[in-house]
Amino acid sequence: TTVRIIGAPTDYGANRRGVDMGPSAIRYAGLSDQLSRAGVEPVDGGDLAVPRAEERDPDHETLPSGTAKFLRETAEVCTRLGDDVADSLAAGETPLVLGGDHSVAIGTLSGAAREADLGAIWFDAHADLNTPETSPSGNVHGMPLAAALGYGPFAEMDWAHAPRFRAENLVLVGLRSVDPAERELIAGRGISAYTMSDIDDRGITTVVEEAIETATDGVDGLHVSLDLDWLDPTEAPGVGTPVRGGVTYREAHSAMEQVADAGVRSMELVEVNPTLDSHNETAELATELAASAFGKTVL
Ligand code: DIR
Ligand code: MN
Ligand code: MN
Ligand code: MN
Repeated sequence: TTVRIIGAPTDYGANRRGVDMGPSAIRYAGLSDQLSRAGVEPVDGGDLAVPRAEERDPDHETLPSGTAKFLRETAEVCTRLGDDVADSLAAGETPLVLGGDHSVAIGTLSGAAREADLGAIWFDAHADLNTPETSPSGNVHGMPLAAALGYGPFAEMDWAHAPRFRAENLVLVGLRSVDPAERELIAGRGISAYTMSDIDDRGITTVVEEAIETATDGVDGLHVSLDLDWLDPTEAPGVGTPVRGGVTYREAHSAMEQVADAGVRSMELVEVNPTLDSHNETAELATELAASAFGKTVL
């Protein structure tokens, strides 16, 4: 298996906080070596060119019905990212996207669902289902799933809506910070969701087993989106929106080992912010978890 590393160094979706340095930090932490140890062949395609946020106006994309900061820039980057992801898959590779903030997932999902029906597991403290109308922040990193599923004004945006990715094959795992409108969408659109309480009650193995079953039911491939704020902030301090009470180091590896067994079509590592990190440990964790997701085992 060839894994193509695609850097998407954006911070448009997360209020200019240093998450654009994520791809550098993750590479510096030894991603390629870790992937080799997992038995896959890493190929680094470099970073997408991303214009600096200071040169742009965050508020020009105030829609009639709400706010989505830097939406035009996000569309521009995600369109190119979607093409790169689709090209990589067409070449028989497995794309691994390095964020950047979680808005890059709009590009990954649109590229990965272009020639295939796609399921996804979303490992995140947050539901990322806000629309410009419901977002409390206007930050697009809280909206990528609403965008890909075509909710609210995203229905009209071809660059965002990925018709071959459907709510029935989306599973959220590890939730502990959900906005009211997101809660309504989860209940109303048939999205499967497991909170931290579900993991407490049933254990990570059972939860991820069910998640894989649901996400892969009737589709051609599985996308794994790993927002590092999924982990407890004691393990992953270098993220922009930490929420206490996340999964442990061992639970995270266990989940990635399970997705490795299921087979990963595409993956992304997002929200690593080295300016908030301590000695790059969140980026190191991201590389280790990617290795587990691509099949690294102890023996
Ligand atoms: C919040 C935070 N739900 C928002 N979302 C984050 O702004 O929409 N997602 N941090 O990762
Ligand atoms: Mn997220
Ligand atoms: Mn998050
Ligand atoms: Mn749809």
